[in-house]
Amino acid sequence: MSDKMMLRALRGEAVWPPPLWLMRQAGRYLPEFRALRAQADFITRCMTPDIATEITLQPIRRFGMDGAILFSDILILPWAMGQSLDFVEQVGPVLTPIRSREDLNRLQPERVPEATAPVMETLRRLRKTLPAATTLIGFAGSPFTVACYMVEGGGSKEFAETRRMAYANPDLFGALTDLLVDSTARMLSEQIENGAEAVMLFDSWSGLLPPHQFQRWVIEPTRRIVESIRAFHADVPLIGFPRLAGTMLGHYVDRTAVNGVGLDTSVDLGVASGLVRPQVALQGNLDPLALLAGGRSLVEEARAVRDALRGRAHIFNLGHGVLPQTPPEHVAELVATVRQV
Ligand code: 1CP
Repeated sequence: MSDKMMLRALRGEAVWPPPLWLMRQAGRYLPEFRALRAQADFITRCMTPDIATEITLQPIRRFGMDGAILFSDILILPWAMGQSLDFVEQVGPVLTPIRSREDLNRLQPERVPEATAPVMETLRRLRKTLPAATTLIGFAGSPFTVACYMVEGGGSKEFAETRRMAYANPDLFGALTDLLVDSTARMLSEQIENGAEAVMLFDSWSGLLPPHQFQRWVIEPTRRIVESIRAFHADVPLIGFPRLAGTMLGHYVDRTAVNGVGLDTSVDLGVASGLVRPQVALQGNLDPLALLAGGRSLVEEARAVRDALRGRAHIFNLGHGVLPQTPPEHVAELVATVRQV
C-alpha cells in the first residue's frame, strides 16, 4: 500500500501536519501559466499532452504540494460527446444547450474514449514525472454540475433552466443524468487505469437544490458512480465535493460512500467533524480570499483550519479555487505555514 501522505489521509489516517494541495493550483495566478496561455486556446491546452503535463507540474515545481491535479476541465466530457464548446474570454464556457430529447440523442458517448485519449496520455506522463511523494489526482464534474452547463449552455448564477427541467421534465433530466453517470464512471476508471491515484468529483452547484432534489440528482448519481468505479478499482479513493451542501453533508457522505469530502468555505469544521464519519477524510477549507489577502490573517486563518482538524484525517485545501489575482508568494507562505509544526 502506498505511503504517500495524501493517500494515507484518504485511508482515514490522521496525518500530521496534513497533506496539502489547492483547487485551481495550476492557473492564471502563475506567470509561467499565463505565458503558455498565449500559445493555444483552452481546449487545445487540455488536449495537448506536452502542454497539459507542463501546466500540471508548474505549481508542484514551485511549491511542492502533496497532490497534483490533472490539468483539464469538467466540460471536456460534454465536448468529447460532441456538444459544441467554446471558452470565450471574459464570458466563460459557451455550449449549444440541451433542451430536448432530440438534443440529447445527438450526443455520442461512444466517442469519449477516443476524444479523451490525449488526457490519458497526459496522466501516463505525469505518473512518470511527478516526485515520488506526490499523489496524482484525476477528476470529473458530477452529473448534476455538468448537466447545469449542458442544459443552460454556459455558466450562470442560478441555473434556473436546468432546475426547471429537473422538475418539469424529470424523464429527460433523468436520461441526461443516466448518460452522465455512465460516461463519468467510465472516464474516471480510464483515468485510474492511466495513472490517477485518487479521483475527485466536483459538484460546484449542488447547493442550488433543496434536500429531496439533492437526494435524487446529487447523492444517487454520485453513489452509482462510486459503486461502479469501486467494482473495478476497490483501493482507489474517491473524493466528493458537494459545494454548499449545507445540512445534507453527512447524508451525502454516508450514502455515496466517498473516501473524502471537500468542504467549501461556508462549512464550520467542528460541525463537519460531527457530521462525517472519522474514517472519511475532510478536505478544505481556507477562504481563497484569505490566500489572496496574505499577511498576518493568512497565517492565522491557515493555522486555524489546520489545527481545527488535528487528530482526524484531513487534507488541507481551499474552500474553492485559487483566485487569478493571488500573488504566488502567498501560496509559498501558505505551504510553509501548514507544514510548520
Ligand atoms: O485559461 C483560462 O483562463 C481558462 C480557465 C480555466 C481553467 C484554468 C477553466 C475554464 N478551467 C480550468 C481548469 C480546471 N477546471 C481544473 C484544472 C485543475 C486545477 O484545479 O488546477 C479543474 C479541476 C476545473 C474544474 C471546473 N471547471 C469546475 C469545478 C470547480 C469549480 O471551480 O467550481 C467548474 C465549475 C468548471 C467550469 C469552468 N471551466 C472554466 C471556467 C472559467 C469555468 C467556470 C465557468 C462559470 O463561471 O460557471
